[in-house]
Amino acid sequence: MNPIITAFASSPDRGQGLARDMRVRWALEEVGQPYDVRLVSFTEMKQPAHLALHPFGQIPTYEEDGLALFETGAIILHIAEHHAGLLPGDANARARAVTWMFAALNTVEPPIVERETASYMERSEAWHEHRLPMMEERIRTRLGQLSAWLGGADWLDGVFSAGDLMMASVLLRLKASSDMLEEYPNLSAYVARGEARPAYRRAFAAQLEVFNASSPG
Ligand SMILES: N[C@@H](CCC(=O)N[C@@H](CS)C(=O)NCC(=O)O)C(=O)O
Repeated sequence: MNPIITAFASSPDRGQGLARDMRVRWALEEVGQPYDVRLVSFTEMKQPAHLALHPFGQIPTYEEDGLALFETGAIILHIAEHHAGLLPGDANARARAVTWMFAALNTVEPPIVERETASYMERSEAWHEHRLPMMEERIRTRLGQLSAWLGGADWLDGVFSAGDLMMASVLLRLKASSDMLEEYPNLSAYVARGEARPAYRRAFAAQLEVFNASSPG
């Protein structure tokens, strides 16, 4: 049986591929594992059946042979550990790829999401415009450091890995809501390399199809 993931029945990003099911779809496409999708509404996500899978009432979740997972980091690590293609064979290189997954989620994503959340939760507050430059500075610090690490390389540590999949996914969120990424041409090119991968394109098309089917006309 195929694994089943959950995704928004109606994604607030309007099919831009920013919802986090996209990274799981991408990982499954990279390893060639077919999957099924169960669409959930915002209301359903907060009800007991979904909360039994995801304690925080969010998407995505991942179900496979009696195993239920939440958190994209855990889901993608699981996929990468059970299929070839997302983690190198060498033990040290593998550990470094996992390190990049954590770096994406724990060090780079938080300031990006903070700015994004503030832009819709705090926009009308008088202090928002004073806080914005500070939030953007924190993002630039991380982008500058990441850019310096990447240099002229294609990927963060040799061959493409789950670490790159996660980092590119995180940077794509920023690209959708600001021009900041363009200040770092090697990071823009890095993200474009991710987007050009056939597996990414298949995942993007699949989530867009859900959005198109849910929007009238
Ligand atoms: N840390 C979680 C974040 C999950 C998350 O924020 N999901 C969003 C969609 S991208 C969500 O379900 N938002 C709706 C909500 O929180 O009510 C992960 O990486 O899986």
